[in-house]
Amino acid sequence: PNDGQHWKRLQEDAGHLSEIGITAVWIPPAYKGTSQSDNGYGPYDLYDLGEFQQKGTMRTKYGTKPELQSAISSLHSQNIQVYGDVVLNHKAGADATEDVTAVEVNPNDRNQETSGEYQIKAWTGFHYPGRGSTYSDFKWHWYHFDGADWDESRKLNRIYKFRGDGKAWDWEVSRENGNYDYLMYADVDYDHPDVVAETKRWGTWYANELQLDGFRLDAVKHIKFSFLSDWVKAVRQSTGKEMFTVAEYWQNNLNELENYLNKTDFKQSVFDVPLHYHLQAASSQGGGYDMRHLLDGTVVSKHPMQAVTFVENHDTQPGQSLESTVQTWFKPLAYAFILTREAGYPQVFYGDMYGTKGSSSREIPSLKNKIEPILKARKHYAYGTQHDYFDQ
Ligand SMILES: [Ca+2]
Ligand SMILES: [Ca+2]
Ligand SMILES: [Ca+2]
Repeated sequence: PNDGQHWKRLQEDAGHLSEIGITAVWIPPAYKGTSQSDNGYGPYDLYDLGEFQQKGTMRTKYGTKPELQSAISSLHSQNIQVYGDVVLNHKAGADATEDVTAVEVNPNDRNQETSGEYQIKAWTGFHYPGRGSTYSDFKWHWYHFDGADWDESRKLNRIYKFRGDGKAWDWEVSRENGNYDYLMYADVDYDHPDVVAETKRWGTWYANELQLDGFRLDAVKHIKFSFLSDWVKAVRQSTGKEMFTVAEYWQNNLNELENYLNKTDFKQSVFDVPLHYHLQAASSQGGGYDMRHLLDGTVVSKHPMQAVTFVENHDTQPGQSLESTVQTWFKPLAYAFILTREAGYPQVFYGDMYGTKGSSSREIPSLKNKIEPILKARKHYAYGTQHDYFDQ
């Protein structure tokens, strides 16, 4: 809920989380989004962690910056690491429109231009009147972006590719839709040297300001892979910390995930999306699923050191963009599977633990009573050689 109490609840839960065997927490994007109710994936100002009066609010959906810093120090005092969410693909909620020369592209093949050049008014001016130049004096303009999906002058929704010196969709990104650089809002141009430098500076600031221990990178299939590789290396170097990093590459295809791991030198982990889809299938095929295939084509079977295994997340839960919910009855089994395996870095979803409160029938029930005993079993009794008993 948008009650500004999330960081406080997290702080109060630190002791309990430690007791049940949680060793790291991935916190949602902590910066100012398009409005107070923005969950952080529509980032307006990455330097405003609930500190400045912007977008009609000082706090974010989750609380204020001091509350977050206080929660993180409580987690650290319980020896729990904290991973920050990093949303670099786009910026949202610009302060002003700017005149930009652009062409329309085919949504299903973004390499194909479907109009001549013309001038649009795009929401690409980010001036940050509420923050001014505190922490950074970088102001964003149209030439720091590759495209947008709204022309304010014609009130038209298209995918617009910007024209200008060296402007092109970034590469390498996912090949889906021809080139999947563009996802939403104003798409950041990671071919631009000033953008690259500023984003690295921000990464170091974010890590230091919140004493982070690692990152979760959002929507990486839409961001230039070589930039993400450099960015993580740069922040590791400047902070001198290991900075465990897991990338959200949403693709049910091991080859594509392996390509990303390769391009980032196996220095990042990825969420095991293929395993999630196996768990979903096993839960919803009414007994027709052959459990011997649970690990086929999964990251954890091939690259256990790079696999973050999970059952559900904020995107797959009911009503969200990637809805592919694992049925409730099966979740305890799914959690037992990921939490008692040696391979992979298992993750427990907040919504599965505490339940979610949303619009009526879309709620997820709390499975605390089922998941906690499994966590405790992992914490106290998981050691020695692992044996699998799949039928041959
Ligand atoms: Ca570009
Ligand atoms: Ca992009
Ligand atoms: Ca781009």
